[in-house]
Amino acid sequence: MTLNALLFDVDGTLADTERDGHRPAFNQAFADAGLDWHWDAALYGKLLAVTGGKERMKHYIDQYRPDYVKAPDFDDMVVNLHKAKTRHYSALAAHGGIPLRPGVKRLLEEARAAGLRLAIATTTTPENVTVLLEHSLGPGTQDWFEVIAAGDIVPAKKPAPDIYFYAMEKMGVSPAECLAFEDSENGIRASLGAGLKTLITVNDYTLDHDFSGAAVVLSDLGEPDAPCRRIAGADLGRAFVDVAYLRALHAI
Ligand code: XBP
Ligand code: MG
Repeated sequence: MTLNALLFDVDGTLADTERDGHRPAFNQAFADAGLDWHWDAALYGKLLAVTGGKERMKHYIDQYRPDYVKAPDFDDMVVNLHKAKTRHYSALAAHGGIPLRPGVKRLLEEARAAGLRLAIATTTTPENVTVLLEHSLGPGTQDWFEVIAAGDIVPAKKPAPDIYFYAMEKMGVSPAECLAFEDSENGIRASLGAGLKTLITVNDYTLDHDFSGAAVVLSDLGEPDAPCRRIAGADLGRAFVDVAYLRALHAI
């Protein structure tokens, strides 16, 4: 079957959003609310085991703050903290504070020119995706993606495959005609669970993750003047990922 569609994760894949966006935004929201919660880079790496910001805050309290006495309206408090965190994240992204990873813009432009269909499948909040695309990729670029499947639109977040199934159903495509792009173990569990061949680009938070089953694991997508490094999987003998690379990977 020919390659027809590319499905992209956002956080860690399109940009280092966890390091540059989500973690600082969570900490700002906690400080604004007068809470003594603070997530340093090492703790945040562990908290990333749980996807979804609201789910992550609840996990933090359950696992790391057994002393914390939850008020009866704890769930509402988490929802409000999450709204504040989303506002901080949006402000960071809107000021261009979250750059795209190497090769992302080039590959998206090439894929569009080649007629490949594009979609997003992420656990983050939809407005985080649009603000990132508009400010890091460019105005109007959210329209490059036929479907932006994000956040609470499916009840079970990654590692459940639901968000990928949702995106493929909306596009009317089958897994065999798609490639997924991911950066994390929860991400690849979701994409493989949906039957998708998956290309991984790692980042500092995910270097040690288990990427068994990935078609290829790369340092990043690379650029003609800044080659990427292959860590595991198919060796296509190329220094950067372009549409020809994707077609070859998909055909294996
Ligand atoms: C990334 C996540 C998200 C973000 C926070 O998922 O796990 O939870 O860290 O997002 P993906 P929200 O890599 O699949 O995009 O706070 O908006 O939930
Ligand atoms: Mg990710």
